[in-house]
Amino acid sequence: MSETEPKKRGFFSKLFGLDQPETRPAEPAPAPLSAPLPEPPSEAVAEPADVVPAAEPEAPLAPEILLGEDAPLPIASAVPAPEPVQPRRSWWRRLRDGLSRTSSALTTGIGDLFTKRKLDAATLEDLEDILIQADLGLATSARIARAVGEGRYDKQIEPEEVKAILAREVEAILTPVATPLAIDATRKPFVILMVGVNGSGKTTTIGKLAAKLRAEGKSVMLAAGDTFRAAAIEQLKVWGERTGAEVVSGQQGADSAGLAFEALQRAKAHGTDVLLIDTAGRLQNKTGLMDELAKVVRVIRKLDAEAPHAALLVLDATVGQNAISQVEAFRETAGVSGLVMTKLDGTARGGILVALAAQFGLPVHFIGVGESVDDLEPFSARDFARAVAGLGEAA
Ligand SMILES: Nc1nc2c(ncn2[C@@H]2O[C@H](COP(=O)(O)OP(=O)(O)OP(=O)(O)O)[C@@H](O)[C@H]2O)c(=O)[nH]1
Ligand SMILES: [Mg+2]
Repeated sequence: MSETEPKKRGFFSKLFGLDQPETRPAEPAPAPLSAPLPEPPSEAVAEPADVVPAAEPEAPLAPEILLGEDAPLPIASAVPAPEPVQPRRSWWRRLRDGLSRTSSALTTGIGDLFTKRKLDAATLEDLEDILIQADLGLATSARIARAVGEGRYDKQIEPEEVKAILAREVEAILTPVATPLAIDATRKPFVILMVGVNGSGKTTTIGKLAAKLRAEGKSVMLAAGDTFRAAAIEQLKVWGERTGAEVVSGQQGADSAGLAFEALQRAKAHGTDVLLIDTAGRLQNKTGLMDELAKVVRVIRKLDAEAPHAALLVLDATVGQNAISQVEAFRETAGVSGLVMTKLDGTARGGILVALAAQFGLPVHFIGVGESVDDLEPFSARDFARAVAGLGEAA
């Protein structure tokens, strides 16, 4: 599988023309609030010019946040009801189908390798290679090969037994990181910042998460902190309409940190349960853009010293090993608290999730196996491990 596997493009890409260049123009000045909210701190208004130089004069905010403090919030009944959460069996099928490219790469290799052959060092080395190619990482691949070899040298071993050992080892590595995203109800709002490189699935994941939270009866606000592209703001508004979540947005080119600050002010004023902040995609090696992300965090902390309460790094599984440097960079800049891995349906490199778990131990909250609203589910170590090893659903 090549490192340059093309990114899956779907409905929203086509609709909003997401094929934008990765470089971004200079950061403009923040947009003002016309609603009578307290002044943002000076940092939200004027960050030092070397980080994000002002480029454009004041831009008015979109109508969504021009409402006065007492104006009614858009109500859920005015927009389509969130789609119901699918039953678990149906999710298992989607997971299994989504992971089929990864699992068939593994199980075909294992089947070829272990048919009518006694176990020896060369076979175990070949097994290790198969695991490395599925991006499980060197350490994990060696660990699994060792587990297969234990007590079985010179004996014939069936592919099914190898798959069972693979599933057992993968589950053991993933179990400590399979942590549900706990929304602390005493935080009003509970602030979730979504970060990641271009096109990793941040905005889509926000939409899917908003749908889940709305289905649980929570009030949700979305902050269109990706102020770089007008299409990004529109994309979030569509998710807002679909899920019955209020969207706070500025105009294209508005200051992202200022927008996030204003959204948090507004969510606090309205007692919103969860605020999801979208951010523009940025490559982890572009320091200016990473500084801008750190600024978003600093600025919202002026309103709530513990915000964001979760900073989720959205990783595209198709990038394989590059995910490792993404975790390193975003953990440093945005204090990543947990991971979401998307597009597991578009790659044979789903083993990268196991490599990340072994290396970083960061919580994995959700995985995405498709573009629709139901294709995101809390992460289950056992289900993932069994699906990857080509086994059936756990009893
Ligand atoms: N197949 C598949 N596609 C996905 C998944 N998650 C997101 N996508 C698609 O990936 C593309 C990019 O998703 P976005 O949510 O726009 O990504 P983003 O990180 O917000 O992108 P930028 O804002 O440009 O940085 C869209 O076509 C999504 O539909 C997934 O789990 N599986
Ligand atoms: Mg986006």
